[in-house]
Amino acid sequence: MELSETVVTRAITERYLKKFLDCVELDAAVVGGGPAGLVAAYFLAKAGKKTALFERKLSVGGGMWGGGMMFNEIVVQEEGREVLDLFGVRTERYAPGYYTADAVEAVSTICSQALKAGARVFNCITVEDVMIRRGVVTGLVLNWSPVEMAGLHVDPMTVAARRIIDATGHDTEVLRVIERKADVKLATAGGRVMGERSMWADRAERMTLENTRLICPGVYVAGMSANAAFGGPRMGPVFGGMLLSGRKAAELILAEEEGGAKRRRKK
Ligand code: 48F
Repeated sequence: MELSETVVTRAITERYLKKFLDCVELDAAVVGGGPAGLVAAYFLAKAGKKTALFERKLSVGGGMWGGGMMFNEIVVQEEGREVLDLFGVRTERYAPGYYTADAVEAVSTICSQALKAGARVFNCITVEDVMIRRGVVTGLVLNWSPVEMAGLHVDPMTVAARRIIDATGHDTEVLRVIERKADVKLATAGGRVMGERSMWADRAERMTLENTRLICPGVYVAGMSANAAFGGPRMGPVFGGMLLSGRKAAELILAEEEGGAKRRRKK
């Protein structure tokens, strides 16, 4: 059989549009495909929620690929290792309470599991704004990252999502836009993004998990974004907190959904 280039064009276009159209109304939208976002997407999809993850760059993985200073190994603690075990990422004990994993294996495996669980990943898409109805964030405003990079004047399009996770890392991009444009207060001291502080790994790991929470109606914050929102320090190439934070954000959403379903059943 001779390959037809135009069939290839049709196949890609039709399949992509089908995938995208299926995600125009979502149970959960994850912004940012770093470790926190990927783990959150995995647990939400696995629980049967219609989940899509939007990532600005060509590749997901965020800051995980490069380990520490491009030495592509990551460090996790005991609890983080348990999450890597669950995904089937191999770890090696380095010292009591310290484990290492190959950064490339970690990113590729977690991403693969998220997709196989049913999460849809849209790379090369930047979330540039949100939709708000009566004080609740109800969706995302999307554009192609190359449009943003080239500074082209092209209007964006939108998807609706009942729950959103800001997993955009150090820049807290979704929260920044809410802070700048909307009359919605964030659940931080002063109702604004407090900004990330200098390195303190142990404290940062604890704070990442504590600060993974609902930050305003419709929006949860996870990973490094949670630290930056609540003025927590950075932690460098320790990734346990990121993995646990992604899982916690998913669990909070699932608990909220379950609570809502119970209330509806009672009525
Ligand atoms: O930065 P990132 O890896 O965030 P994370 O999951 O993990 C942080 C660690 O990598 C590391 C650390 C601790 O171990 O300090 O930095 O919290 O991934 C964030 C992803 O979000 C994407 C960005 O390209 C990156 O891949 N992103 C950021 N803003 C947007 C976005 C946006 N507006 N739209 C779409 N994607």
